Amino acid sequence: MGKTLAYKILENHLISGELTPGSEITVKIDQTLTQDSTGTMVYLQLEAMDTEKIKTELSLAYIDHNTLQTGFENADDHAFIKSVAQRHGVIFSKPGNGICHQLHLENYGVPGKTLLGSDSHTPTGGGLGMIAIGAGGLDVAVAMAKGTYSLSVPKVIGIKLTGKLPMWSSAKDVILYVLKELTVKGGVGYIVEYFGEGVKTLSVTDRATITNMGAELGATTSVFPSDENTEEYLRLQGRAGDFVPLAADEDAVYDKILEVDLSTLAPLAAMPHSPDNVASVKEIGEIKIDQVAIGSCTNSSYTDLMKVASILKGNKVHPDVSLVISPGSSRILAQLAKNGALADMIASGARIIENACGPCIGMGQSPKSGAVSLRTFNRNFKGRSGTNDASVYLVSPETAAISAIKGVLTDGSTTGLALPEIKLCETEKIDSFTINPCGACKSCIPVEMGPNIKPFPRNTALSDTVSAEVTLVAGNNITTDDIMPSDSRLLPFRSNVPHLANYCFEKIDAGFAERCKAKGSCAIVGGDNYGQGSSREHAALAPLYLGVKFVIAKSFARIHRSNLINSGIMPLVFDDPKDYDDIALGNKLVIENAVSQVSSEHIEVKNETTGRTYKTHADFSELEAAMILAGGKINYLKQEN
Ligand code: MIC
Ligand code: SF4
Repeated sequence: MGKTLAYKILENHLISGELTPGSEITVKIDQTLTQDSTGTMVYLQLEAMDTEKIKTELSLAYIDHNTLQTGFENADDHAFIKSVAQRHGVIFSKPGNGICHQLHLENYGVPGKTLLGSDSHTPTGGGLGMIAIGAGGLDVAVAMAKGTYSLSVPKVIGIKLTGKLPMWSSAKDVILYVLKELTVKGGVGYIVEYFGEGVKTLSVTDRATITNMGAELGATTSVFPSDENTEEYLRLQGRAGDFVPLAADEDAVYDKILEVDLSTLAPLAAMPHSPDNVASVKEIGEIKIDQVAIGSCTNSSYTDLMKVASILKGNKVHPDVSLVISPGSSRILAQLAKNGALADMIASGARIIENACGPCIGMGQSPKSGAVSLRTFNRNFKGRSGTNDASVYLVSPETAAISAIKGVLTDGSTTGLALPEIKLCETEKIDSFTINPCGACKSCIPVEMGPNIKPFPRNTALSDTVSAEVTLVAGNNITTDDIMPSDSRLLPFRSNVPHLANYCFEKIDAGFAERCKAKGSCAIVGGDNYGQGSSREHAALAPLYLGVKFVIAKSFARIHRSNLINSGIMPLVFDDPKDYDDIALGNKLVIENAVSQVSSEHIEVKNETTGRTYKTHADFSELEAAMILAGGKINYLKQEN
């Protein structure tokens, strides 16, 4: 039986376990990446683990999320990350260099390698044929310390691409189409692997857009073969030597197959407030728009921005529209400056903002009240832009640029305009933005710790009787942005969980934090796909700080489930989803014999208020059960040593 590419790469990195769906394996991690908003926790945890030298081939600490530095907090966080990076042999990428995923693709990604990143869009590296997985910060810290990562083996969905995209359709439309078909939970428990003759019509940057947004499917990761396009991309980045050809076997067997004929794809948009709420631009119609934002790790590559520049050239941004553009990296910005494309953008009335995440994570450029904002980003969750009543549509760079000129949502294919073919070009790496480890010993370099950096909360070993009051009953598809909002107001406090915790679930139920503090021991009840979206472990650490002992939901998103376990909080799944309807705010729930139940097939939860008992399951692996018993991953690791 032929092998998928995903399994071939996993097999090459297998340290222990069996490569069959559902079983737990440990794989070697070659590379890690962190960014600043999850990074402070990662490096606090790395320090807490007392590691002498990291075990990965290459580890990077990028600063890209919070670069505004409105107060001392960000600058302190950056200095802290830089100091720990130096102590442990991690390359530090300064603010201004660009967005972690774009930079990693350009400078460090290698086909066939494994990458673990403390950001959910780490799968961007799959565009280069890597197995690149997003994880919570603690998992990344452990990967640096031990060089390994444990996961439950995912199944593989094969996406067979045929045909070639029409002129105004692009990679973004491919992934929006896949999201429409599979939904935001359709990828949970799967790796998404692309194959078929359509693959060769997509450049590495196109592929990276697609694998990037595979995160929105809930997938473990997404991967493309490494072929002549990969070779060309690496050569143009000055890294021809990193090329390795890779593909699935001809007769590879996938657990599921979705066929996509690229030639049939029209420009699409994800409508408010979910990336899978997809319709064609034509169907949505010419709605009036107020803002257009182009950039983010999904669509800020050189080719994307050259397409945008060619559409804007000689035109004017509509008077009622604010157009902002954030290039993915300093290297891209420098190239756009050299070839004149930057001047074309500026002349059209575009505002050029820093090479960083920026508006994608609500760091500025929040739209006006009730605005319609078109964004080339990957998430349009309610309120993520910083404006709760804004309507955010996710579109391709082509659709964004033409709409910015017209002032209404526009399907470029109806304009009669022809788009020039944009080719990848050689660009120069800008070394002045990176700092390599100085090679001095760990004890020679002090940790630089500002006053906003507080120790992270630690759980205690599981007690045999866990009693908790329900402090929130939440609906389906709760995002980690809902659990622990992030915007220009809160992002500076990512290293201060006690402060952040006050805002936990703020947008859904402003009384949550106070209620938890008053009760002391709490439980959350959730619907399907609880914890989708960002990898931020703050969505587990803040509840931990507030006394949350367990979450019972209809199902969980992968990274958040792991973050809860790492924090010693039990993620329990209703055996019968109808039990969800039985539980109300304020109910008292009890788990008796918790210590023995953790390792059993079912965990019984008694509702003392209604008198009913619910059967739940957690499907903990041996390692996960041990972490829950110890009160989280750090406690478990300390016990081990
Ligand atoms: C996001 O896009 O939501 C983020 C901000 O990049 C997060 C990480 C974070 O919350 O710091 C992610 O995708 O993991
Ligand atoms: Fe940054 Fe947005 Fe990408 Fe997250 S999704 S890494 S916030 S650009």
